[in-house]
Amino acid sequence: MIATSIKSGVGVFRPSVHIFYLKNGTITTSINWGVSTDLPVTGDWNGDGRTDVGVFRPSTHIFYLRNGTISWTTTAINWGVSTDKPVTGKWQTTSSVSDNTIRIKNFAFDPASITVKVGSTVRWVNQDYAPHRILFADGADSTVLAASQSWNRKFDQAGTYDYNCTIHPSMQGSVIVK
Ligand SMILES: [Cu+2]
Repeated sequence: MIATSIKSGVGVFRPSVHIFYLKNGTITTSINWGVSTDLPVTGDWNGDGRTDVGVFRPSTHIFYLRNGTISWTTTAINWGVSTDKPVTGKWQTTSSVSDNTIRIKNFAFDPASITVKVGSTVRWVNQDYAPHRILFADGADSTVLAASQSWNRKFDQAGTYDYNCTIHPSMQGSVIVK
């Protein structure tokens, strides 16, 4: 049985032809991506354990990230300003019910409905570049959450707690406390 594992390798991004040349032993993977004025970035954008490539376009300060090498989609992220240099790393967390975290992303709450035990604290993290503001029907108010800001609320009584975003009222969610 041959065990395979994934480890880091080296590669280059050649601006003149906007191609990534990634070295995998004697094999070279060539990926044509972006334009000549882009700055290269790499990271595991889709969480599959393999590193993907992307570019940061200073003129528009948008990241264009490829999710996967063969079958891929593109994620565009507007972030920073034109004079910034891009960096990447594993600081992004994904949501799960167990940690009671709700991501605010693409103008929606993810998950939109969450069920927690009495006494739980639920956390909202704004992963959009736009501001959002959570207001519950019972009056609890996050105030404005700028990009990457978070807010916590503790729930001490059973019930259903509905909320929406006061800036974008179509964004709705609920917390069910049992
Ligand atoms: Cu909003």
